[in-house]
Amino acid sequence: MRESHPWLGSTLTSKFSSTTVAMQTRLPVTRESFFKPHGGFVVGVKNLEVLRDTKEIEMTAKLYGANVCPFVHRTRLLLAEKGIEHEYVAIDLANKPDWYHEVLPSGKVPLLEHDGHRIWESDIICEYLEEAFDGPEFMPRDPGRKAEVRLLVNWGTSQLVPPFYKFLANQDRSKDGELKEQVLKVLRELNEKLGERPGPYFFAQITLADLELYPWFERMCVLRHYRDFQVPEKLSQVHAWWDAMKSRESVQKLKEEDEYFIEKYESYAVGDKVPA
Ligand SMILES: N[C@@H](CCC(=O)N[C@@H](CS)C(=O)NCC(=O)O)C(=O)O
Repeated sequence: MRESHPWLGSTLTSKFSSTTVAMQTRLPVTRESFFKPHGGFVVGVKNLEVLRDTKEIEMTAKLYGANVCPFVHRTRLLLAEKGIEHEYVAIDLANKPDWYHEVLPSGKVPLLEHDGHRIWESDIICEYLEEAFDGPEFMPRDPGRKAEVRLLVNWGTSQLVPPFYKFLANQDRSKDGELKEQVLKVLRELNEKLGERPGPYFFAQITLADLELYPWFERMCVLRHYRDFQVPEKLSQVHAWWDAMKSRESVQKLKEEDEYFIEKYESYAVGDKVPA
């Protein structure tokens, strides 16, 4: 139940950004908002509209990213799905500007700035966006189900991603068969996991797990081009899931052409660059 309190004033200034999240806020403090983990008040697209109108607060999310990066892709899919207004700062990873290391010493993307927070690691950014913004939900509320989604995200990141890059970056052709088998093994497991579910997604409805795994499927064209690898047709659950994902507006809106990835991943495929 919401309790009404008088409007309280506070001043929060981001110490991070030149385009400061300058917040001279006069926001209603509610019981619900007090317990919000991100610092005190309910932030949502709806709220932002109201607040911007009043010129009392400016706190548009800002994402630093590069379109080539699957980890960035994850976060952009979620931003699009939730309809979160944001600024996108494209970082050229091949010629990274010096100032970006001042923003984030590791120099990695994605990085999110919002509400005085600076957040990196794509899975953490996704969870933050999910909790801090209104809009459609991509995380079940039940703690057990939430854990299942997290386990799947973690599984994808630890099991699918490394064999994908190893296969692509391998320069010893005699090892291609073995590395291809490692990718296939994970895809077969994925097929089984999807087979246990009623719909095309991993759970009853689309979750962060689907959005966070999808980017590597858009990049499968790279394995096809450089390693003559295709996701076997018989992995029908994977294909059904992939088709369902491809039909989503967010995926279509952010889609890059195969040629884009083929060019961008060439340095890995020919051994000029080693995946981090
Ligand atoms: N674990 C990080 C990985 C981020 C990452 O590896 N980003 C790469 C691009 S895909 C990057 O920024 N590379 C630039 C560099 O290492 O200098 C996440 O999930 O966000």
